[in-house]
Amino acid sequence: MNKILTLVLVRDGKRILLGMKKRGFGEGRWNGFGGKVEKQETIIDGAKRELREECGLVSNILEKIGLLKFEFVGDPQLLEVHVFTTEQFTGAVEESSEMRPEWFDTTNIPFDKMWPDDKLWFPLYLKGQKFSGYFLFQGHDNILKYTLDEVDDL
Ligand code: 8OG
Repeated sequence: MNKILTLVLVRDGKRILLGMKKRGFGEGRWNGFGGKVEKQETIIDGAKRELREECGLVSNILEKIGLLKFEFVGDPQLLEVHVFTTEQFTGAVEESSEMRPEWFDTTNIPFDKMWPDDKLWFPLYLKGQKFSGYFLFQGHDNILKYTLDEVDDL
């Protein structure tokens, strides 16, 4: 069975909030906020919960913008990441045990310290285009093959 994960990209005009992952999967990389969806919750509720837990912000208006599937050579489990964005949130940005948040200008996104697929799909996100992708990784740094499509519905 696929592992279902969420990823939330918070925007404030020309700025985007990213967090430096302090531990675990993706450690040392900037990313949006998210994680594993729990058994008893919906995907969108999981996305809201992880956003609050990891950076202190509360949002009730998440827009679904992407679906990304990841396979890692030697690992039978497929990751299915549901990607959301929001410009409407309350609360104060706070560092958590998992993430150190920081605002970045959308013209200055730190792709060299992010998952390598991000530089492929972020341009679609930034122009408001929904997307669906599949990436086959060898280790955490090399993409062996991928597909990435612009879509109208997810
Ligand atoms: O619970 P955990 O921190 O392990 O969740 C992993 C987070 O990382 C989750 O928000 C989904 C996200 N994620 C991946 N792969 C990739 C990727 O290739 N790029 C980005 N931007 N995020 C990813 O699991």
